[in-house]
Amino acid sequence: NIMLTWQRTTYHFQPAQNWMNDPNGPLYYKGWYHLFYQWNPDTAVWGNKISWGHAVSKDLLHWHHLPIAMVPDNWYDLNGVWSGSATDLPDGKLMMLYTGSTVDQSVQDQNLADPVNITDPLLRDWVKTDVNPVLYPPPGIGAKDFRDPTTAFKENEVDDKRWRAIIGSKEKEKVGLSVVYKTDNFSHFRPVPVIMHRVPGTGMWECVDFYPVSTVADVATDEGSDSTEYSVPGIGVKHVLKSRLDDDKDDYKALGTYFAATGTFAADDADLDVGIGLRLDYGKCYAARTFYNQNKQRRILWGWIGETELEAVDLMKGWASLQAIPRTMVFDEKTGTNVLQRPEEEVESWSLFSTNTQGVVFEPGSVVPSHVTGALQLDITASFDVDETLLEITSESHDAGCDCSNSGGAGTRGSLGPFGLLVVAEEKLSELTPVYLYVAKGGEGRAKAHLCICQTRSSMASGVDKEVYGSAVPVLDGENYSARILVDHSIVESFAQAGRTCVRSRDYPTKDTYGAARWFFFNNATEASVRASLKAWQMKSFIRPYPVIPDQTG
Ligand code: DQQ
Repeated sequence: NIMLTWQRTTYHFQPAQNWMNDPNGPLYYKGWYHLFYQWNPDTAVWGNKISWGHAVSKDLLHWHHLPIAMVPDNWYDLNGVWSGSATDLPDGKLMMLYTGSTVDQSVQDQNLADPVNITDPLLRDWVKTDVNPVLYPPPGIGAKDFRDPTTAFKENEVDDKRWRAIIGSKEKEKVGLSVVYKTDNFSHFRPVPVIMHRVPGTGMWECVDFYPVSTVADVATDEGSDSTEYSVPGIGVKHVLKSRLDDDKDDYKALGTYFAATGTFAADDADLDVGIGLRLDYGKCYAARTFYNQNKQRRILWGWIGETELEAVDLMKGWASLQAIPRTMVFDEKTGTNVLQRPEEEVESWSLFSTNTQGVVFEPGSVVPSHVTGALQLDITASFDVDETLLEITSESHDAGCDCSNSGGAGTRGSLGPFGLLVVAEEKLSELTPVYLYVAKGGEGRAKAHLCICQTRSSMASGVDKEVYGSAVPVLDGENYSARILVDHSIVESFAQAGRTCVRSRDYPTKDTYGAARWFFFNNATEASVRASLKAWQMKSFIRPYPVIPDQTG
């Protein structure tokens, strides 16, 4: 067991023990960030006692673990207090809307809970309302296909009393759906007869998320100060609809327009619709959910990252899963077709010291070590220049349908790549995890880039994932190739081109896990040199020792 303790992270959120999955009801309240999460109080695997764990932080980094917020204790949720969300009402009230799984038949119903004491900034006690359950699966919807309500949003700008919440579902023939309910008192909900959005072939939608993004740079925020006025379409506002597909387990986002008059959503581009277009992340990151931080005026995303080693190992180490570093969601003005995901700005204050490399040229085939040892907690920003005139002379085209997963990984050489970093690497490179950009000749002879993480050599252990994760990254004229890479023991998070494409992996090396781990720069191109500028921050340890419950509020 001791051998596995190094896998625990130091600046990613995780409870002290047991199984965790979806982030639930995140909010910012009276100066505290609150994170609730699906938690199994009994063991390190998912089960039917799923409850809501609860932790608070002033800075998204130092977390105080609080008593469980909700456990399965009523017939309507005795099989599990499943995912849900918080709504911050204008009258100062807070409300949790969550899915219960019923005692006998595991029917998915929706329920409400209120804080017992609204003046307690830590919101330590929650009470389920006596009107529960407030919603059952409607006719035509399966009893087990109705879950994970969103934060409620105002139906229109003028009427404070009319609210809507979205629930994920599916119709026959694998049609994924978001269905909407309205309420004016939060005890009685009525269905909105028009389906908000449906996408054939996508199957059951879980953990739907819906929010506006500002498309105008000088508009600081598109949301009201109370974080709820986001149903208002207009100039300078687009909407994001996100869902986790139960069938393939991945989170997909779509950018589009919300039509308040009809209560419907349309993706800007039908090929980039929910479940068929852009994934939130091309590695491991699921069941994400956002909240609006009124204080900083930004929308922040939490996402669950599971383990990719054997369940028996999870049981041995006594815990499973992390939450990804919270990310700010910002409209990508440059492409106009994406939402950028940036590690929350506060991450920058979590570092100790940095090492810099400015404009160093790395020859084809080079592997160059950094001087840093104990490289298990890093935040690296890197930008790369590649001589693209080579594209004109090289005869190769590696891009014929190439994506990271079928590329052969970081060992497959092309004339312009791959290049990037080897992280959680053993000194002699017996174990290493390449995080890299792969630049190939795409259509019309132009460069086409992918961001990938290759796990084929990341661990000598058996029973761990050995995938090559990743996807294409649009790199626009005038942009350098750029990447941000966070390493925290058993997790690697990568963001290319300011978060246009993100890839995350869990990696479990067996050697040098306690201090000797290194990182290296590598350029595995056969022809192109790469000029790189890197800044590598060594990150502080925050999560250990396990925080205690603060003894005073405020
Ligand atoms: N798991 C939860 C559900 C959700 C699914 C139960 C996704 O509410 O739909 O733990 O992880």
